[in-house]
Amino acid sequence: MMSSDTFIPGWLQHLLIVLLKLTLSCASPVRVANETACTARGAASYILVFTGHWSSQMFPKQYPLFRPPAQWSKLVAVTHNDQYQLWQEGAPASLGVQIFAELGVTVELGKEAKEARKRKALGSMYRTAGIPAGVGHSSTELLLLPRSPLLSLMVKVIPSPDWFVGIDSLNLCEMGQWKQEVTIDLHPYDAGTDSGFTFSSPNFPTTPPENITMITSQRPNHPANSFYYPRLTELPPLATVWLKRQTRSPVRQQNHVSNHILPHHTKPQQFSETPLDCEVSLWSSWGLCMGPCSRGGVRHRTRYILLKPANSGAPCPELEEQSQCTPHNCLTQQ
Ligand SMILES: *[C@@H]1O[C@H](CO)[C@@H](O)[C@H](O)[C@H]1NC(C)=O
Ligand SMILES: *[C@@H]1O[C@H](CO)[C@@H](O)[C@H](O)[C@H]1NC(C)=O
Ligand SMILES: [Ca+2]
Repeated sequence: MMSSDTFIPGWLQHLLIVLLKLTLSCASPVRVANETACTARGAASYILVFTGHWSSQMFPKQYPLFRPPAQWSKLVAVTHNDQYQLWQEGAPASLGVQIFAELGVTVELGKEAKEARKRKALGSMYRTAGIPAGVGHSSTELLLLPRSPLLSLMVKVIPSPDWFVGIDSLNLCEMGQWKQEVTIDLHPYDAGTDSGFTFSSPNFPTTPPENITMITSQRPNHPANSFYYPRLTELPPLATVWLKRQTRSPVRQQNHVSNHILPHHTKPQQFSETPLDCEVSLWSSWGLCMGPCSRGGVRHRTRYILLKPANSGAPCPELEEQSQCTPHNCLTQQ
């Protein structure tokens, strides 16, 4: 019997092995999403701290003080790969995102996450408790696996029509390494499903729905909007997310709700106050001309304050004006 060594030349054998390997790798059943494939070895545990900076000093316009006062919903975070997206600027909101952005309810988002987990696009979903004020912290621990190295999250701005802050597909694994620490400033987004302009606008569905857009100090370009600050080129950050990799071995837990004591890293951030200019109504029409005919009369018109100035914004102008006139009864007598 001939040995294969003598039958197949060495170079051909090598070639066959290479071809075989290539075929096997191509036929590998789980197609790893190429762009986000994380080559880090093993999982990584992170602590996530969400900090709200929504104060009346920084956002004085229409700052909600009661029923309900300014606050944050629970935070929803998911780990996933590039075959899933929780939300995306410029794209329509899913039903889950719409319900969460409008009502702060996570049931539908949970269902969507379950579907995504079935098709192996999503790792885990995490939730934290809400924050009963505009300024405050919430936190949770995350477990990141190489097959789902992206992090997305959302927190609803309460009260608001359909506004939220969030992160879309932050990659925590870069060049085969888990990132050690990340800080991200968050700005408000509009889910495009409710047309209210102000924090406490009544429910007013947008039909047809629009895509998700960022809310800026200039956009929507309408003075009624609660975040419209024409003097600012940029809104101060409404919130911040800080992620820190934990050195100890990760705890494998899914769907867990937690509210950790904040780690020592509490660097209080200092932002300057936002000046808010006074806004007044249009003038009323002129009143009746009052006064004796001999000296001519005086008439008045008034306007009222729509928005009180704050933080050294422009003071309110005169609210009353008068002008000389001739009383009607004098004209008819001439
Ligand atoms: C990754 O996949 C996308 C399609 O999902 C493809 O367009 C792109 O060329 C791929 N990139 C690489 C580096 O293979
Ligand atoms: C809304 O998003 C969809 C899907 O991403 C896109 O096709 C459409 O052009 C967007 N519409 C607008 C007005 O940007
Ligand atoms: Ca809206």
